[in-house]
Amino acid sequence: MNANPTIQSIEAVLVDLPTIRAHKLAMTTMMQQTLVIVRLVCSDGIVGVGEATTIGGLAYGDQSPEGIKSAIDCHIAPLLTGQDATRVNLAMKRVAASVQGNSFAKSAIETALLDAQGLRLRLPVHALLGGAVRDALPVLWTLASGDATRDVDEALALIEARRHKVFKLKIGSHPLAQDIAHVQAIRRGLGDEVMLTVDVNQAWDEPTAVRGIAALEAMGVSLIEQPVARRNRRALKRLAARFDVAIMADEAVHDAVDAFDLATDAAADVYALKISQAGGLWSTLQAAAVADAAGIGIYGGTLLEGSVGSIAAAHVFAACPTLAWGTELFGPLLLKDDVVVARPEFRDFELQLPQVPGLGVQLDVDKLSFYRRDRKSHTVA
Ligand code: MUC
Ligand code: MG
Repeated sequence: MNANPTIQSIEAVLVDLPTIRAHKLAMTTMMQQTLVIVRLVCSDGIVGVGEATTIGGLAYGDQSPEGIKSAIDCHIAPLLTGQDATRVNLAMKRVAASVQGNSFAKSAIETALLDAQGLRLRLPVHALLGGAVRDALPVLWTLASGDATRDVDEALALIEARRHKVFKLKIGSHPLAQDIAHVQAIRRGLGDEVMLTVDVNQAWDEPTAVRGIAALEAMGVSLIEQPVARRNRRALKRLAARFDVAIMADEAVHDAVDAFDLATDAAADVYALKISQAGGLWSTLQAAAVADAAGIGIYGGTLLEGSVGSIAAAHVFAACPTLAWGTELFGPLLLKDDVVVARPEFRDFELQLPQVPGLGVQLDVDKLSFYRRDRKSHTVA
């Protein structure tokens, strides 16, 4: 008889949280963020938590918060209830056998299983992944208020507070000349010493990308993220070959298979890896291993998750042997509030990796009931 604890129940909760300011991306402007928080209760009384979060409903990708919850409630929870809670890989294999796609839901479930297992074994999640190579992660900040003067003030205050010293600018929603002028204004305001990157979020066609990247390269921008459509790998490859500035694949690289295909085509210099796009923590490490093998730089990406999802990703990126481009795990800082007891610690330009058992993030039950969508007694301001 298997005496291991089993999975008793899985709950997926939609949580709507206000952001500290409007966050403008090429495809949407965020005023709030919706998290899908997973609580996985085991027969030994241990509760693991996970999170899946995307940007702008279906504006960013093809999995919505409501769809993620439904995949968990209707398909994944019935598959896992009663299964061994300690055999995380076996549980995820069982899910993979019956659930196609749905990488976000899978990532949240795997996170909750690893959190529970870490709590059980009294080990941090990164130890379950082979151990941290670093105890803190460099984190950039995205300037995306839509107003260059406000962006410059925001960046200067963050440098002064020693919270961030690298900044990513979201462009692609305006005509090229306007976007370039916006980057130029921020470059002028911050000076040449501050490292700037841009994320186009697939907004350009190839001719626009050629003109845009040339201008940005001349301004000393360090990294150009996903300039063209996700599926236009040939254009990405031509751009990567044409320019010296590093070209990063984001929407185009989800998992190890994408990582392999893009590497075969020499289509990008850097990969932005995200646990929810990869389909979990282990899948992210697999994609990172492919990147390493191909000599491609790794960047710890975010979909602006709250504390649970961001810390899950932090455990992964802490365990990556190489992390040449740092991370953007600042999601919790973009939220006015969160559903955890203590929010992650950002200090000296880095996110500090929890060293306690499990993820090291504890749900705040009062905040969870306050912000959950199905108990809407509040208004998101
Ligand atoms: C993306 O495409 O990179 C990451 C930071 C940010 O501001 O937006 C996200 C999504
Ligand atoms: Mg991006």
